[in-house]
Amino acid sequence: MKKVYTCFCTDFIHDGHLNIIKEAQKYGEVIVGVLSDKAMIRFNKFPTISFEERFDLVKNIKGVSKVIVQEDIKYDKVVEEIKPDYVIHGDNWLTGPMKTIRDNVAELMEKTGGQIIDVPYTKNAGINLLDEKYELRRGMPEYRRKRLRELINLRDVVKTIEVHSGLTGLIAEKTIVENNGEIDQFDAMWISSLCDSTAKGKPDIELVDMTSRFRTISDVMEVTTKPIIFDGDTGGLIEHFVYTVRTLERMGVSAVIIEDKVGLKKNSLFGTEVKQTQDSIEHFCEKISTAKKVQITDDFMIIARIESLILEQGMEDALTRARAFVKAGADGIMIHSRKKDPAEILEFCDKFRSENKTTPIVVVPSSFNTITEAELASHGVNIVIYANQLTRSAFPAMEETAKDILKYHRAKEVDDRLMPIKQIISLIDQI
Ligand code: SPV
Ligand code: MG
Repeated sequence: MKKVYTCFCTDFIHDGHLNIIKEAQKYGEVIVGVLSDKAMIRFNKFPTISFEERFDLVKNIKGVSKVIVQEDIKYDKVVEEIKPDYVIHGDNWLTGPMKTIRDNVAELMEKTGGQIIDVPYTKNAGINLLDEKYELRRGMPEYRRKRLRELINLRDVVKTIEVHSGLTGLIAEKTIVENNGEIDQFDAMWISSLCDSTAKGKPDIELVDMTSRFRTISDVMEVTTKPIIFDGDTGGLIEHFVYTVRTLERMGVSAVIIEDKVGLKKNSLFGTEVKQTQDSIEHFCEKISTAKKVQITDDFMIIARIESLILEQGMEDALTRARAFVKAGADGIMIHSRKKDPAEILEFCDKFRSENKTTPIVVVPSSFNTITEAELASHGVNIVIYANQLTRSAFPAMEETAKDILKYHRAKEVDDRLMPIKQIISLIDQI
């Protein structure tokens, strides 16, 4: 009997899946691969049920003779193992980023003499509703909040991009690229104090109040499902910070990062050019431990950001603080630098990792931007935040457009570089 293979990457079974199985049965014995969690998140289909539950869902479908785990989005290992005569899949992989997977399978089938069967993708109102329901479920606080901790375990490095509005949230949520046969996308979002303030035309000095910052989070949450890391600046007074933590946690934010500074906060990238005061270790530890006590869930993370390198206080000071902040209950350490050379960041990571193997390390490579994610990960970094690049790319583009409209007294000259109206309308989901 011929072998027919298909791979499922889903939290629920709908008519479309059943149709694939029905079609597959016409060709032979049906073997279904269930994509591992690690691979599934590459599609932004972050599972809302366990792998075992997803496995059982498939096992219980009538007509499926065998279920296996598919560890990777590429089919090489599976094809080598089971040598299917046919690989069957919905024809939605003929275009878009998923085409790279079909190309991979086509190459393998060419070698083995197997064949691909593209089944017309089933679409109906019932499936659309289910899809939408599961998509929205991922954005619910109880799913979204814990996702950052899950990602830290599943990803070599959690790629995080700055967002400050619904629109930038959509870019973080939906941008997916195919590169060298791999599919890639951002894992999480950073609500930067710098960019949230800049979008409002305000300086980054804790002037934009928490009510407004929460509004930004809410705008982003309305249209996304990915986890959020909130830039909490200094956290303010301990008596205030406990309320901030409660609110963030209730909203479904995954983590807050607070920096060990006091008084009028200035952006770290000014370094010692402006007056900035570092908090005492004792006081900052008290802020962390008090906030950890008010936290309700085990999911939420309070990450301590160390400004010793920014304020030129030396490596030893940074490490002493890291030890103390972890002891006070910090769930992660962010180490920051404004040097172009990543050497001091790497030195900190290596030294910290030599004594602490597990506490997540966060870095923001705005100045030391030549280093790759893989290099950072090899020094023990868990989360990389691209903290301001969306804002910095949008601003010059908008300014150029404004200048040219003034120059030409019409908009024709700028039109070629604008996103077509049709495309911008379709960016936004319609209910
Ligand atoms: C932010 O994005 O607001 C940050 C990172 O805090 S930095 O601007 O580098 O200080
Ligand atoms: Mg900030």
